[in-house]
Amino acid sequence: MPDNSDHSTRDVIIIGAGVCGIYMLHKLLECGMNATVVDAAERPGGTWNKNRYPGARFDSESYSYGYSFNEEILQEWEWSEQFAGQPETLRYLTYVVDKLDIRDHMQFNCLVSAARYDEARSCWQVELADGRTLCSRYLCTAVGLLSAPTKPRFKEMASFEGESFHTYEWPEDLDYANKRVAVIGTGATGVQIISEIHDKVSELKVFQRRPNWCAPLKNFPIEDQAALKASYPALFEKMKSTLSGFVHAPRMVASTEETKEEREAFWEELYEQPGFGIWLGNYYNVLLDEDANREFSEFIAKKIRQRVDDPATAEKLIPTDHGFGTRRVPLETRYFEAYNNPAVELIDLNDTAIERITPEGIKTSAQDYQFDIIVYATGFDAVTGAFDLIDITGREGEKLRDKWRDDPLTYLGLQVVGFPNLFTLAGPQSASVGSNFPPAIQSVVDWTCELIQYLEDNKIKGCEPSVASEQYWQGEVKKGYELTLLGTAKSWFTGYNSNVDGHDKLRHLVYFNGAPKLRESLSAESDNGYPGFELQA
Ligand code: NA7
Repeated sequence: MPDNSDHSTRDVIIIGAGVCGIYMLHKLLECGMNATVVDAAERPGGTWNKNRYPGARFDSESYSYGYSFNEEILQEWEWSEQFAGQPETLRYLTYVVDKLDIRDHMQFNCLVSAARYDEARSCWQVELADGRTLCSRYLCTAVGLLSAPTKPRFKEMASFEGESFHTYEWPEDLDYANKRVAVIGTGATGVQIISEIHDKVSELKVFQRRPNWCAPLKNFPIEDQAALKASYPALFEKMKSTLSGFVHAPRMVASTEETKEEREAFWEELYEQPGFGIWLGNYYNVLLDEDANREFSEFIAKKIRQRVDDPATAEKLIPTDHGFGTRRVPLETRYFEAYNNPAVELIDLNDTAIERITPEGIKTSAQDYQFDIIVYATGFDAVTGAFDLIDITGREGEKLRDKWRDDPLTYLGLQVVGFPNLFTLAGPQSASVGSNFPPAIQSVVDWTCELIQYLEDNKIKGCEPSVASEQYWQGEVKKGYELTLLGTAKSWFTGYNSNVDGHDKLRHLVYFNGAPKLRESLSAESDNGYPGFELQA
């Protein structure tokens, strides 16, 4: 057997070449560190490389998703639409990689199978599926929040003779025109696909377990690039001030402080506005107070009834188990109108459960269906799922997947007791899960690079949080869950996934206290010489 080990020790290995990994690599190289990115994919882009299903696009304003750290990139890149489609976002990330000239420090087709902390040498041994082992003093995970797709566990799934796949693995060049298609799942992904393909296929059956509260995206082309670019400083300042890191800030008036007529008028206005304003720019109490939330949910239900011709179908599309915005709100373009297309049928799995997959299609308790294509739009083992796919072993042989089996434990969403020098950049309980990902990740990356620099300057071999810090952070995360109605709903935000053993329950994945508070916590640590960490010389 040839020895494939690469024993040369790097300063940092970053797992993942998506939005987070790209920026982390750039920052580290700028600091003069020897860093490399490894990624299982064949190119950079992360989630925007993998999610190639028809209709995939931003629900965040394009410019609020782009990086803000580099003036040249800001001035050079032009977003064509308010909410860019996936191909454009992938082009953007590719452009950034080349503009920053960091591609030579990236290794593709490198699936990481295991990472083990070598206590004797104070370094991480990262094992790749191709048999190589890389070593580094620091290990940074930029593995994405939604990169471990999960399929349902129906009987005889492999028997289907047509094409079937999870949305994350949408086959390139799949011809779905005039085909009989089934879509299982109506989260943000399913909603985008259904809206995009329903008038191109010969028939579309949507298998829905629980509907989501959706709202109009209202996309439009960006005509005045110069005006947009001139507004960047003000926009980024605004994003810094909001809890969500988006341009939308809640209206600091309770819905009950205004009359019914004023509320209706404001909500009509929000319904006509583009983006997440309807979710994040609403009266502040809509996401805090059940009565306020119920009244607004009823407003949205009325809209659904207006937009869907068949009253029975409209009722099935109105959620009854959770209020508006307590799960991720899918933004849509004529989604509800898709159900007015005679080629589309909504099958409520609460009325007729799927019994099994057949060679021809799907058998429910009521009927046998024939399909050419079955699309599993069934979501992800969110946030911790991608970590569980890597066998991560810390001090004294402790496994991260064991430590996080019931609930993740971190300090600042960035470090874990027992796993020195591991930085879980886009991991559970950090700002990146609870707010607009790219700006959140920029501050986390900046802070982590500063800490690594501090460790290097002070010749510190090992950095991990104290047990007390980890417990404190768990308390902070739990407080956030109690604060908002989002903490109670069964969704990927709260770690719920019926397709993964042990994840059919509430878990503390998200830091709901807002991006500004997380930034304050980070600054308090660095300003005070990292009191929450145990630093080993
Ligand atoms: P989501 O939002 O987790 O949605 C998954 C959907 O799949 C949801 O409607 C689920 O129903 C449904 N599902 C999952 N398992 C099953 C089974 N076993 N049977 C029937 N239906 C099932 O994932 P998405 O990919 O849509 O969106 C993820 C994020 O990507 C999104 O929030 C954006 O941030 C981008 P359920 O509601 O659980 O009853």
